[in-house]
Amino acid sequence: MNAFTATLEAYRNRTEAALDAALPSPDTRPGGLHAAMRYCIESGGKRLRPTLLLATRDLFGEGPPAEPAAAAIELLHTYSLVHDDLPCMDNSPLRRGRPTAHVRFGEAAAVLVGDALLTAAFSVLANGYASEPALLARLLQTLSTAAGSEALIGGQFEDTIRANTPISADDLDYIHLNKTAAMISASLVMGGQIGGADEPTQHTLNALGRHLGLAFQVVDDLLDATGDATTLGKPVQADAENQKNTYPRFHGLSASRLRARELTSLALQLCHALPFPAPFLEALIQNLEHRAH
Ligand code: GRG
Repeated sequence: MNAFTATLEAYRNRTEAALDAALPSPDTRPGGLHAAMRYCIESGGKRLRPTLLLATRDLFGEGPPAEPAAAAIELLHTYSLVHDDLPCMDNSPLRRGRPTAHVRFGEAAAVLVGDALLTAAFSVLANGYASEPALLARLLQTLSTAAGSEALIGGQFEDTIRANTPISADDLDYIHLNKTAAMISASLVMGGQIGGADEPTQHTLNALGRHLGLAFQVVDDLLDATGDATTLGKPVQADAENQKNTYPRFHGLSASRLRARELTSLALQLCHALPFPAPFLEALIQNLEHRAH
């Protein structure tokens, strides 16, 4: 195992422990709901957002722990996946290599599981930073803005209602910046906020997240168009089937690969502009461009 993989593994382990601590036990009533929440969380995923948050926090010195915020961002992300998979949205049967929540537990339960994960995200933040009210306020502001109607939900709304209708290149960027990049920026910014980053550094982290988030989405679209369902743990060609406005559909495969490269290099430039060397973040950013899932 090389140093990068070992560090990635260490962040994953910290994330898993934080998520386990954040969720009620399946023995707590209603056990079915808590078991279903754990099913969605424990099915894994890359844990990209908590890894970005923890790694950014670790650039700074002493300070409050980042684990509650790492759990919060992954709980919120997982809610968005549970709802995105619902029959009224993408109607997807598989996520992270397992049957989706509505397939496993029924549609009504899946809606409630998503609602409960979203709510748990804010409660883990409130409990985790109760002794640091000024930091808590900043974290709540960052997370609720990234998850709200002018970001994650706004991007998902336009993506959903405008599927199968012609849109402009700007509209496509709006969707991706909000549906995907906002939560990636929030992960970096929250890591910085916990570490005590000043305003210019928070701006750099936010901009880095926008480029990285767009790159991540372009690669996600390329994987859907050209990847393998077993490696991805979800069906491929789903975007074409759902008539989704994707980067490859709009600009073609080779222009999309080029765009992913340009955006990755912009993200790396911003990484170099941070006040501290960030070798792990740099390696992660490079890795994401070439990921297979
Ligand atoms: C329902 C409000 C609401 C939002 C849904 C996340 C999302 C918005 C939709 C998922 C569909 C999709 C392909 C989004 C763009 C890229 C993305 C966010 C992929 C999923 O994130 P990963 O790859 O997933 O980090 P894992 O499973 O690794 O956590």
